[in-house]
Formats: sequence, structure tokens, C-alpha cells
Amino acid sequence: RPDLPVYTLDEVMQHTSKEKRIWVTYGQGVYDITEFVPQHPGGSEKISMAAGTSIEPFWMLYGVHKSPNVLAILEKYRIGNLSAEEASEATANMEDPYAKDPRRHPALKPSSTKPFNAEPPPSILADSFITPVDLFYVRNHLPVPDITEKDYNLEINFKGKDYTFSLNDLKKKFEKVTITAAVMCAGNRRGEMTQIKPVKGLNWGHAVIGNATWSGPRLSDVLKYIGVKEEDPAIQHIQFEGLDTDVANVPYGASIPFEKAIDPKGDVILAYEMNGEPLPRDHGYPVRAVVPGVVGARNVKWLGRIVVSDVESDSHWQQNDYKGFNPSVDWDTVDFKKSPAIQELPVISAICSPDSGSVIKLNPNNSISLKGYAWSGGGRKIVRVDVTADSGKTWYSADITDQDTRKEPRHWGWSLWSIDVPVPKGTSEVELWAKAVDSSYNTQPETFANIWNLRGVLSNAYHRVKVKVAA
Ligand code: MTE
Ligand code: MO
Repeated sequence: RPDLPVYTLDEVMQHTSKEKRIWVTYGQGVYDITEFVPQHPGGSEKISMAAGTSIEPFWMLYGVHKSPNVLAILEKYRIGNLSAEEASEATANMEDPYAKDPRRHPALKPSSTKPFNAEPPPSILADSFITPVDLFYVRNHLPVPDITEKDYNLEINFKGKDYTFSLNDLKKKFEKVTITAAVMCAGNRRGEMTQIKPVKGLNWGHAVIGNATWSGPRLSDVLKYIGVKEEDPAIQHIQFEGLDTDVANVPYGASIPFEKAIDPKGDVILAYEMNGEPLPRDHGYPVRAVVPGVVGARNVKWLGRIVVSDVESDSHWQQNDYKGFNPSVDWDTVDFKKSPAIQELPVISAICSPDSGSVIKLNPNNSISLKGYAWSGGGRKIVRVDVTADSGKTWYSADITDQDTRKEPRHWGWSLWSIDVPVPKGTSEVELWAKAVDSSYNTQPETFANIWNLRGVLSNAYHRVKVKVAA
């Protein structure tokens, strides 16, 4: 179709919504399928997953499309061409390592699709103490590995020997323990820190956290079963390796201090269930490490191997990422060896509703209804959430509406809170602030300026939401 204009893959990528039109590519063709989406026999959600990209990987997954019939329908929506070069780049997707990634709930908002990284809308997040599995944020560094239960084994290396456990072994040989724990990415709320100065990392909002129940054996029970002794001075770290690997076959990896791993009260779980169901693929099927109170990055999914060691994991993500730095350290001066790997996270909170920029009708008593979450690492419980609508002249304490019953320092779950905050009369625009206080009386810093760091991690300053008041 040489009569049609030539588009680039970058231009195609911009067209991912009804408003911006939904474009896809197939071979050298560019198609505007906006009108077709609602008629798609497989549902509009599924076809929308191809928005802005090649539909080939999807057609490979759903073989039914490979018919002259379907091609003829598609051809009706043709609006242009890719250059020959870009078309072959797009068809390089045919061997797309992400082609076998699971389907995701359309409410998840991706910050990247390959690898898949996405967070739910914040207002949904604060509606449920236990985050539904399909709406739990996803943070993948690599394609989701395709694992079958019968081929799955967990290998544990201890003093030069390998021990192997099937999923059934993990279920049958050990007590099944269930804990409620929030998992949060070190980059949660990074987008706000970016407003101070750009950082390197996914542009996350404030929903990169979720709260779930996790079930499986205690890591400490499994380690003791193979003869690991709590007092062994040669053991310092427990390393985890995922079954997800990069092009060089290097797995995702991380480690945690031995102290946390071997202490039954550390509650580290080799989870095979999330919210009472088998782990979903995106969250680590069939087994993941859940290290409560510790940064998401150490909660290794698709757990394939554990190494009982005297040293930390040599993984990129343990050594050269997920560390904090002084705000003046930049990419020319950074020395990753100088900072410890993040483990326990600091206290954080966020206002999940209302959204920034919304127009609010005041309650009859001149207040605005707010809700959100608060959480702290290390098993510290949230003891207070403070909210102000007048830049700190008057602070109100929110009601903690949902909280786990576990006591600190084993309080792993998040807290949900809500409050009706009085708003000064006659205001047309209000900035709402929230900060939480944990059971060690740690609280959040006021601004991002002095906690800025080049990776945009530990982004826990007061959460501020600006809204307009309806006349
Ligand atoms: N484990 C493996 N094997 N591969 C990964 O990419 N990402 C980590 C961690 N475990 C990751 C992993 C990071 S950075 C986070 S924040 C959490 O998983 C995210 O867990 P979730 O996707 O279940 O929410
Ligand atoms: Mo993360």
C-alpha cells in the first residue's frame, strides 16, 4: 500500500487509547483499530493489550487469528506503513521473550510493558485491606518464566551440597504458615521525587505497594531441616535466585541477612499461596520468598535456588541498585560499594483519594473526605497518620480503619486510614498533606529536596495532594 503514509514505531507507540486512537502494526502495515476494539470477539481488553505495538506476539499466543479472514478484517483498518527496516524490527517481536508473559488486568497502569511493570489506580488500592491479586502492582525485571509445577524444584546450596525440594515437599514436609504482609517497591512514589530533579528509574506513582496474605513454609524451618544452625558464625547471608533470566542466562537475584532468615520470628515465608490461592505467575508462581518488612526487591519471585553463604548475593540488583545515596551524589560520583543494600524500609503513607487535581464538593460540615494507606518496614506498626489542609497550621489524626492484629515488631501488614478534614472557609484550592508515624516514632520527612537520590528510591516525604473546591 505505497499510497499510504509511513509511520515510525515511536509514533505507533503513542496511540494507545481511545482518545489518542488505538494503533497496532502487523508486518509492514499500521492499523487504526479504535472502532474495531469494542467489536473484538475475544473482548476489548485483550485486543487493547496490543495497543501501540505489534499484534504479532498476541496472534502467536492466540493462534485463531492466523486466517485470511482475520487478515482481511484487519486490512480494512489500514492507515499506513512502517519502513521496511522498522517492520523487521517489529517482527523481531516474533521471538519476543515476553510473548509468554501472563495476561494482566486492564486496570493496572503500566510504567513499562516489556518487562511488565504496572500499578493499580490509587483509589482502588485503599478500598480493600487485602489487595486483590489481579490489582496487586507488578514489578518484573525480566520476562515471566514459564514454569510447570511438575518440573519445579527448589535447590538449596549449603556447605557445597545441593538439597532439592519439589513443590510437594515444601507443602508436605513443613508446617504451612500464613502471614499478612505488605510488599512495596523501593521506587514507590518515585514520580514525586523526580519533580525535584530527574532520577533514573520507572516513573512510579504512589500505588507500588500491596497488602496480601502469603502462605507456605517458614524459611527458617526449611534451613534447619537441612542442618543449618542458627549459631553458625560462617553464615551471614541467605541468597535467593529467581528462575527468570536475562539474555546472558543470569537470573534475578538478591539476598537477606542470615539473622532475618533463620529467626522464626522474622516470618520469612517460601510462599506458594497469595490470598489463599496458588501464586499467580506475575507474583512468582510457584514459589516466592516473602521477606516481610523488607523492600520488595528481596522478595524474590519464581524462587529456583537458595544459597546459604558468608557473602551477599553478587547480583546486580543487590550490588549496584536498590541503595540510597546523599542528594549530591550523581552518576559521575556514585560508588555503589559505599552504601548498604536496602533491606527494611522507612515509614511511608499516601493519600489514595481524592486524586490530585480533582474538583471536590465539600461535605456539609465543610470537610473533605480522605483515605489512604500507611506502612513501615521492619515490622513496625503505624501508630498515627497526621493530615493537614492548611500547610501544617492545624493537624488532624486520621482514623486507622484497617490494621493487622500482629504486634510490633512483627506487624507486617499495612494500615488503611480515613478522615474528614475541615477546610478553611472560602478556599478554592486546598493542598492536603499526610504523614505517618510508626511504633518507633519514626516519621516521614517534610519534603523531597533533602532525601533526593539518583535512583529515586526511599521516596517517603509527606504526601501532598492539591484539589479544587467546587463553588
Ligand atoms: N523476583 C524476581 N525473580 N524477579 C524480579 O524481577 N522483582 C522484585 C521482587 N522480586 C523481581 C523479583 C522487585 S524490585 C519487587 S518490588 C517485587 O518483586 C515485586 O513483587 P510483585 O511483582 O509481586 O508485586
Ligand atoms: Mo522493586
